[in-house]
Amino acid sequence: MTTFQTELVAIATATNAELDRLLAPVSGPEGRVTEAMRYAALDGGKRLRPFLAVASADLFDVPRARALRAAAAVEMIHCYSLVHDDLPAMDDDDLRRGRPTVHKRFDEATAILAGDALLTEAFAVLADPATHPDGAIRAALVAELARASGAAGMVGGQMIDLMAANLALDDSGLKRLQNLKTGCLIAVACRMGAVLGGASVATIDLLGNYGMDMGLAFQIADDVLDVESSAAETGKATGKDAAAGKATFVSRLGLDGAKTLAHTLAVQAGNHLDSFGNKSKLLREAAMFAVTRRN
Ligand code: GRG
Repeated sequence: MTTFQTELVAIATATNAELDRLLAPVSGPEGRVTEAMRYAALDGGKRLRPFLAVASADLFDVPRARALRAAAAVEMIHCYSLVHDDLPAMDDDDLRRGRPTVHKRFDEATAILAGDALLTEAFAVLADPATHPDGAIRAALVAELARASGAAGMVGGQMIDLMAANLALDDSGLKRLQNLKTGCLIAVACRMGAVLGGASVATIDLLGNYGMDMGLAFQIADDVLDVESSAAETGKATGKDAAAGKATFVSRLGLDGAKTLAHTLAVQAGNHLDSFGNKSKLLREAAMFAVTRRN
């Protein structure tokens, strides 16, 4: 395994332990929702966003325990978005991370509530003094994650995606949709590492720019996998974009064009980190992983 792969696994393992500790146990009459939250958040996923939060925090020598709380918070938001995206009212999927989706394993109402509770718990984690002793830093983390997740970020992107068939998006419209839906959350994972490290606004923005380029590369690679890969490899349904007649980077540029653009963006992402020198090696490798992964 490369250093990057070893680190990705190590951070994923530590994130799982953190999520297990932070999520309430299954108990009492409300235990069904905590069981669904744990089902959605534990056991599975590449944990790329937690990796980015921790690797970014490492640039500023942030204590690992603090970085893992930010990592767990961003993963809770990601997991909530997957649970809601899979609902019949949205993408209507039966398979996620190689297992039945939450509404299939439980029911729709429980899936909605589990998503809602993962969303709100993420902010409770960030607001807790264990995340950082300085209240201003905690408030900045909450504001960053809220902005990236809401109507100006991921939720906005999802809204555009749901209406995309009727919008006749041009290339820049498609890029904006993907930046909002996927890029903002990936970028904020990187930004939160820098916020935890007390970095300047300019430095936080460098990490954010890395994240936005890497996020777009990641999404284009996802479009490629949707065409080239199978459910057995990805753990989720594939071929859905073409079946839905959705415009993607693959439908616009062709497979080779999409792969070339993803690679160019991954290199461009790394270039934002030049000033960190060799310290940013893992993040550069993460950008390459985003475009070469098989799931
Ligand atoms: C419902 C508010 C709301 C938002 C949904 C995340 C999302 C937005 C939709 C999921 C569908 C999709 C293909 C989104 C693009 C981002 C993406 C590729 C998500 C999957 O992320 P991975 O590959 O998943 O990191 P794992 O399972 O590895 O964590």
